[in-house]
Amino acid sequence: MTTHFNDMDALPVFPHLRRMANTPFDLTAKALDKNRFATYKCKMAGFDLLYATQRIDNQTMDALQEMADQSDCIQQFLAMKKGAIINKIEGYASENRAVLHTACRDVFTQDPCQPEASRQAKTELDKLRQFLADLDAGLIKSPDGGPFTDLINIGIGGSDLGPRALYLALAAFKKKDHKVHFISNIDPDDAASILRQCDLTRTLVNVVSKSGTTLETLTNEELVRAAFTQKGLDPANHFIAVTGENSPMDNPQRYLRSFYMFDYIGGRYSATSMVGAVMLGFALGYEAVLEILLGANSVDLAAEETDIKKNIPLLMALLGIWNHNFLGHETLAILPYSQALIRFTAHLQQCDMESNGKSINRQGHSLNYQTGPIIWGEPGTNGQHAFYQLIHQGTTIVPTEFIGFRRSQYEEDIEIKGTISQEKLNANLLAQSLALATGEKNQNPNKNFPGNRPNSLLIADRLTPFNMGSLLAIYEAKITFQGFIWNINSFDQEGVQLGKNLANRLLDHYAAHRQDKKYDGEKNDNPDWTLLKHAGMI
Ligand code: G6Q
Repeated sequence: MTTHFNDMDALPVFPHLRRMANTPFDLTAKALDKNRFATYKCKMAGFDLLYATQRIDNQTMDALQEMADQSDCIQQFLAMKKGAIINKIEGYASENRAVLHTACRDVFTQDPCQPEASRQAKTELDKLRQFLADLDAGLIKSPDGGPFTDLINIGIGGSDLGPRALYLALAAFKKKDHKVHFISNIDPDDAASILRQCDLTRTLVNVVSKSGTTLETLTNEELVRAAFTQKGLDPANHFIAVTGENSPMDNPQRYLRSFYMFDYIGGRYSATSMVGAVMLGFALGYEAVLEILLGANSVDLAAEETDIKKNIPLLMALLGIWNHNFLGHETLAILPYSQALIRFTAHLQQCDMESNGKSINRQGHSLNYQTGPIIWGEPGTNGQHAFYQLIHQGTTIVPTEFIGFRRSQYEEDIEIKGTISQEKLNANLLAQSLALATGEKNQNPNKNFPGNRPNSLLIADRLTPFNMGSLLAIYEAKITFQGFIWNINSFDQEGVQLGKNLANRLLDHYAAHRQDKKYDGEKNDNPDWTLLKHAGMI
């Protein structure tokens, strides 16, 4: 059965929102009183979303609620969690798969949304628990009899960004003497610099590739295997695989342990599957992995709420659409006031832009409105000394999502000039949110702050494994809701194929060139053009 969803501009509330966008709420008119702060605040799964600094009022909120209702986005979310085949374009060849990253963390109940997927998730978790217990008990040890202290994670895209962002976010909770390194780029210097840092005798290598065919990952695996062999070490005692069932990497003889991820989990949504869990389990321990899953699961459940004022990811999705489609702001800055979230924006860049950077709807027709915004950002306060000039006074208005925590992770802080550093950090966070919203009039045009830069603040007590799981799932659900409302397929990534295919064709020619010295007679000032010409690409 096929279900036809409307494009966003066919929703009855669309013209109403268009009209409202002509006179959005004015944040500069001294309107940010206590009442407004109390009204526009939402609590969920350890986080508060403060959104009084968005250009909305009660009428805008009512209309956004109608948009959520008319697009059936909650029903679509529920269908997704139950395993509906939603990764597809009607009538065209497409991946045609269910989308079940939520099942990876739906492991805490007897009655999961999609029982078979949750059963598979539990099987892999059990394998992981056993593996980690064997490492702890010294049943699996390094060739010199000591424990494994380092793990090199090899993977790229979804098999790198989310896991790496989570590892860096939670490094404060790392096991003593356990360290993780990442190799993702095909640039040989990426691998070389990591190999220099590790004592390979004591190192595990976690090779992560759902397809088991990714050029960068397979190349880096061979390169690292060669380094082990050169040292007289057998890679089969060090290498772990995380891959899809029946992929070319699904070959347990080659690996110390093999774990599966499944075709219903998209790469960029896979951080809570074995793709992230094996590495995180080594670094943080099994209990911390469960905490991450628990945090994510609590959001997956809370995100079923239909009232947008009680559902943080849905609210963020709608505020994002209000800013992007109706107020016309093209980019979105995600600015965490936490050094630990240094790679989280990079992960969200992939998760959001690869999911929602689409220009056709789920029936294959071109859309007449904007879909995913350009996502960018850096941790504060560093960004304040870099690009905040533009977001305060530039010609482009950049909506901002701030992320912050009331307490630090290490809680190693001292009072200097009457405040601790965490207070200095958070004073900056709140001040920036307010300054962007209200601005400040000044007769001197160079010192005038126009304000009305919409922003919101997602804040929790502390960046713990549970809260990191929640934060990750908040963004995954936000991106998913936006895709539902835009009526696009957020779960494929055909846009990355063309460049990849052309690079493979070129590589064949590089290989021919290397073997036959075929084009030697043609050395000229324009070697790149010559190569493209011989490859028949221009
Ligand atoms: C993510 C994408 C992509 C993918 C990488 C790695 O959603 O599909 O970023 O994760 O291309 O793919 P493999 O895990 O198959 O190596």
